[in-house]
Amino acid sequence: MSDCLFCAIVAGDIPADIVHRDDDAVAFRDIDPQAPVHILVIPTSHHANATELAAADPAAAGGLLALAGSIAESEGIADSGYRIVTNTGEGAGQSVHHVHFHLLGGRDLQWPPG
Ligand code: DGP
Repeated sequence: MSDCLFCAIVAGDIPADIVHRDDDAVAFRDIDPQAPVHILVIPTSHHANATELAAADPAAAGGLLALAGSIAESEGIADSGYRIVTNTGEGAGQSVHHVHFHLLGGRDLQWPPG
């Protein structure tokens, strides 16, 4: 999508600290990290949110979760614990309408989240 920030990161038009890239997915560090490890895992194709991605391409949705898990391993937070979060809708805090999974870890995480 031409006016989508994360499509621009996928295209390389906006720089990002990319930790993984393949044909289906890109993972990069959040610009406003909420934990020592805060990485966004996104599909290269544009879908507004996780529900729309899962409806259109369930394998891609599962692939992103598997990728988040493997990045948790490579970032050294798999054993201590981590959280995968996806906000859907503005009332839940979604500010970028290209589906993204937040991978958060490296500190104690509170439950329930705010
Ligand atoms: P959400 O609020 O759940 O839609 O998460 C969007 C996240 O995207 C938020 O944590 C900040 C991050 N973000 C916004 N703009 C940029 C950017 O230009 N670069 C990077 N790396 N992250 C961004």
